[in-house]
Amino acid sequence: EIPKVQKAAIVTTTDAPLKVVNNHPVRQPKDLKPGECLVRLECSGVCHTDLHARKGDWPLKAKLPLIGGHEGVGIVVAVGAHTQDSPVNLGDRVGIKWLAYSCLDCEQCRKGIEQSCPNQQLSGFTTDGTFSQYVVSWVNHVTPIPANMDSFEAASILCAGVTVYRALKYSKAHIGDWIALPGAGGGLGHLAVQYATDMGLRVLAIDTGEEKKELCLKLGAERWIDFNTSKDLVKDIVEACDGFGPHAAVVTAATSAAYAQAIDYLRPGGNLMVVGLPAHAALSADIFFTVTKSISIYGSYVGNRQDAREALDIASRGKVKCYFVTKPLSALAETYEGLEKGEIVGRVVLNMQD
Ligand code: 8ID
Ligand code: ZN
Repeated sequence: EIPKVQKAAIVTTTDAPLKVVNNHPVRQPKDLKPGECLVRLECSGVCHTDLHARKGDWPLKAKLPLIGGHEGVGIVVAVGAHTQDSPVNLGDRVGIKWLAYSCLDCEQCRKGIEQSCPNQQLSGFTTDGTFSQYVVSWVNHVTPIPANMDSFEAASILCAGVTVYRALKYSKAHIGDWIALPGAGGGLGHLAVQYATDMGLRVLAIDTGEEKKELCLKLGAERWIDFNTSKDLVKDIVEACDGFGPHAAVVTAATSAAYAQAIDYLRPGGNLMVVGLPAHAALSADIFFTVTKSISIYGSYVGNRQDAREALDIASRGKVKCYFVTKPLSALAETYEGLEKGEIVGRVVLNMQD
């Protein structure tokens, strides 16, 4: 009962319009390699990373033609023959995250930074992703979805949620500390507001517009600054955090402007978590003040398999809830436009069977 063809959104070249087709071939169970599985997708979130991949604006280029998408949830409908010790079985509900495969045997994998495995496959980038009705992934990296969790609620935890969860976990911020979240009204940011609040952090949300402001404050932010209307961002941020600035910042904005002043507003001893990935951007930090303020700068890249489980577990217990609207796959192009203009509040989750 696995169809031969499916609906899929295909990027043929970075400047051609996105194509949604009904006749894209489905890899059949007999063609799966050991370790691979076929997942019938229910839904997929749309991450700003998918827009970067679509535009080809990063130093690393995606495969072409490309099916994007890396926040998918669906059911395992086939496992490749001769797969050994599969942690998932037919009928299991699983999530597809950005890291689709890692070797689990290199130094990085052994140390738990499998996201940086040199043998990795990335969903919707180096291998076709979740903007289709069926996706081929790897049994070792698909993530079990907690039984009590709705698939649409779970989808964006698989990238946006995991990413900010891990960045917060390694930010060294702890209960009672101030955390600044530039990008707070976006997909990653609005989940960061909630994970941070659940950690007992005091959240300063930074983004723009009335709708994002309302969302951030509703989700637990204690203070809000609109980066478009603030006349002196550094001063406003420092003052908002008891006059000393935030203990840490997790930057999830897709513009380098959001990074520019972090060294200036962070409290001495503060940590900058680098998460948002603006195109063609360099991080410029004043060396003198980085040293004399004892600032640490950390790159934080999605999360490993354990981070994914932890982020989902927290969400499944109702501590974090993705704020999203549901749309059909045909709305992907307009969703990209919305992300480009900064108009998407929270997330868009696509219904793959619609
Ligand atoms: O592993 C990682 N590091 C990782 C994982 C997933 C995504 C990194 N990302 C990257 C994406 O590739 C993208 O570059 O994080 C960035 C944000 O992804 P997103 O949350 O999916 O994007 P969004 O929903 O468009 O949210 C971005 C928000 O930033 C705000 C926008 O208004 C929007 O709400 N923003 C911008 I653009 N400039 C800002 C500024 N100067 C700003 N907020 C504060 N200050
Ligand atoms: Zn993503």
